Amino acid sequence: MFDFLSEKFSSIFSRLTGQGHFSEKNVNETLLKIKETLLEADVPFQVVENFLQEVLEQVKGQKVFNSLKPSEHFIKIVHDKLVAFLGGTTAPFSFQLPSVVMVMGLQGSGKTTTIAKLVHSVQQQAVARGKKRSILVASVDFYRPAAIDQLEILSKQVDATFYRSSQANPVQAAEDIYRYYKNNGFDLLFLDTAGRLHVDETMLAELQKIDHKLQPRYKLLVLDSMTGQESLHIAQVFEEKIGFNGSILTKLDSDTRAGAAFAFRYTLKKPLLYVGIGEKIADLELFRPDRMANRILGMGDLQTLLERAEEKIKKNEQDSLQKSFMQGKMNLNDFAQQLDMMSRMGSISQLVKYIPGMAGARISPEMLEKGELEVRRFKAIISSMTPKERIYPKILDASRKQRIAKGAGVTVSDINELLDRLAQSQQFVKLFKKLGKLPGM
Ligand SMILES: Nc1nc2c(ncn2[C@@H]2O[C@H](COP(=O)(O)OP(=O)(O)OP(=O)(O)O)[C@@H](O)[C@H]2O)c(=O)[nH]1
Ligand SMILES: [Mg+2]
Repeated sequence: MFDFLSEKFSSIFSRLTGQGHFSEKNVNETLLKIKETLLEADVPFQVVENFLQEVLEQVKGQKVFNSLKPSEHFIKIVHDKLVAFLGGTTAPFSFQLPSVVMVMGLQGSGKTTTIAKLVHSVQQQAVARGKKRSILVASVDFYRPAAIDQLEILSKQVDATFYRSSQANPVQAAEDIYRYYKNNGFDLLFLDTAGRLHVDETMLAELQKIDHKLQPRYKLLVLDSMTGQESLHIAQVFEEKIGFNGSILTKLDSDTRAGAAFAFRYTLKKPLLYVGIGEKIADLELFRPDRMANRILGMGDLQTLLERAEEKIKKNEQDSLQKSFMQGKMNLNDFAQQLDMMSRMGSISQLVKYIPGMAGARISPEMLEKGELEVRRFKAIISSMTPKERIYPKILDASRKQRIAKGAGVTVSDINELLDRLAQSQQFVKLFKKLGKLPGM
């Protein structure tokens, strides 16, 4: 997700942080590169212009060139603007109970799948607090015969009750479903609605009627990120005719460049609540602007990584890893542990972008095998080292490197690559910490 942007941004910024000197010329060059990147990522032109304008105003207003670390100060400004454009720092979203949630969107955008994912996510949060929710799912999609069956099948994979109305008319069915929800005292009703290939009047009129009758507390718009800038237009029409509280952007795991997501909040002033990152029930994430900005800038997203890891990784392992990350003291033991965690948690391509300093290391499907190979190589290298070398890799001299290379069946340049990766990770964490400590921020 946002792979394209994070790849570009981390390369732009890693060049900047290497420079001691930072001038107005650097700013202009960097802004130009950012502009190219955003346009290439399919961010609408006007949004790009506004973004750069706001960054430039802050650079001037905050006297960046007089500050102690101008390049880091500059990155901090870009970071904060990114957070603002992605939606600002808000409390993570959760559903108030009881509520009716009407899920809308074009055909194939992912409404039905997303409902199952939402049920799963709500139940998981409840379980974490020792509870369980009673959730009803139902559909008023009478246009595609298999649509309601699909919801029924999915409801069995998650902890939800499925109800099929015998009414043939969508509006009457919605009322019937609502009565069932009320009479049985459910905590939540997720109402799946029909989608059309394009926004059309009949579809909107039907949704308007259902909206009017049921007055759902939540109206969620599901948007397919692969539709690109067109999704902004779709959202505008829905907003005009029906209104919605927030949106869910699906298929961010596809090779979309996510420009529309970047522009979404800024253009529509509506929150992006969740993102879909795969076809499976668990492939839904809360959208967190601050974390997303870190990820885009190649600063990684430690928090999300740790949350994902929670179920699979023992707590004490996590604590020690988080501690060494935060202290900027990561050594090769931590690195090996991290590699271990990754292999326990799933695919490298999904995880690598959460790790500070590794966002630039894009792993495409073709490169996946190469990536797995690299992990095995790194592990072999680390296990050929002495405990002291793992903590202080700086003590490795040429002859030790040669011995280790021989022992691990790799080359000396493989070892140097591993050390570079470690240094890169440490650098980003340190930079990140410093940014938080700049005076007056
Ligand atoms: N890769 C990926 N696929 C997704 C995601 N969300 C949904 N899909 C897939 O997109 C396709 C359409 O999803 P549905 O949930 O049936 O979409 P819908 O909006 O209910 O479609 P209609 O009911 O026909 O209007 C399915 O094949 C889903 O598996 C996602 O986040 N990532
Ligand atoms: Mg559907």
